[in-house]
Amino acid sequence: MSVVKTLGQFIIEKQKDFPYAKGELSRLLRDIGIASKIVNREVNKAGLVDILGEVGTYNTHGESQKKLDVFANDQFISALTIGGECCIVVSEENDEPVYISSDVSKNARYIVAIDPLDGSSNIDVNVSVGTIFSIYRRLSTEGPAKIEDALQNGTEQVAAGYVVYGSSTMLVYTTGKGVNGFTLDPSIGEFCLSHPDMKIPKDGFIYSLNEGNYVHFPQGVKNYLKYCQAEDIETKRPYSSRYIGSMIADVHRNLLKGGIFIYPSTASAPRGKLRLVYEGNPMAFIIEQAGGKASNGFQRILDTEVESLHQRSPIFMGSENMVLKVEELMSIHSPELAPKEMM
Ligand code: P6P
Repeated sequence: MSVVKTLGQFIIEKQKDFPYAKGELSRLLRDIGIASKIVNREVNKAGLVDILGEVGTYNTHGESQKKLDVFANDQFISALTIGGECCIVVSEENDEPVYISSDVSKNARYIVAIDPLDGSSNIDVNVSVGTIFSIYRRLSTEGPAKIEDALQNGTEQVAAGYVVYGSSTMLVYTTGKGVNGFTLDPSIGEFCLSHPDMKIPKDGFIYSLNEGNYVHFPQGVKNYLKYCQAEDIETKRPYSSRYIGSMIADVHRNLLKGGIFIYPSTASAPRGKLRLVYEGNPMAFIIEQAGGKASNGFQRILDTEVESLHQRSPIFMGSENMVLKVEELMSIHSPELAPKEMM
């Protein structure tokens, strides 16, 4: 008889891995899990109720906010507020950090950075979307939490994860001791362990990037694209091109099957499109913990100096040997794009 292990049971079982945590991190992950189930319920019926379409407002990046973006953001912020373990929420949907100072949060020790609904433009066409979260411990020790608590490099994350609302709803997370995946069983309303100790293959045969931007790609990326498309039986090329347009869905597929996801810098977006704090860093943490590699084309994403909440970063992440290959071509053909400290 297969024994179902729920997310809650798993978190408690793993709690002993955290000497300093007296259950706070477990409660934080629980709060995120609860909000994810509520968001999942709305995403799954988006076509039936008036929750599709635009709100008529715009986020910090000038992107039109969808009703579900705002709904999801509200759900996570309220779950984290009620849970009492979080003192700051950094969200893609909020220009400024949300400082939580309720009575239950006065001893809160954690910061949560979140993209509440990544890929939301795909909802209207029924394509997978997701939530990305990243968790840090507070650095300041007295008074209200400060902005510096939220501006920590990716290497300081204590946990990171994502929820993919797809053909099934999965929550995948790491606390630095490997990656585990949980599938939502709607009949019992629980995330159940379905993908223990997830590992990404060292070699992959899928590349994911928006080839419509080809003319704007750095030369190193253009050369890598040609490498992927060249015929070579020994290395099983040409690879397959798969691009969903939801980062979580593309990265999740590559995590399971092997592959590389690329969103590079372009002339008009010198740091790329995707955000470091609540997209690049959490997904990089997960991919590295699963045995993959996550780079900005030249160095670890996790080592990138975090200077502002909404800063962007070029993203090259997935199977280790695929990322190594594109880094080799970037250093040869686009050395001018290397971070200054590497010059
Ligand atoms: P493009 C979704 O809007 C998103 O932020 C990521 O989830 C996705 O990978 C990327 O943007 C898609 O961007 O420019 O290819 O449409």
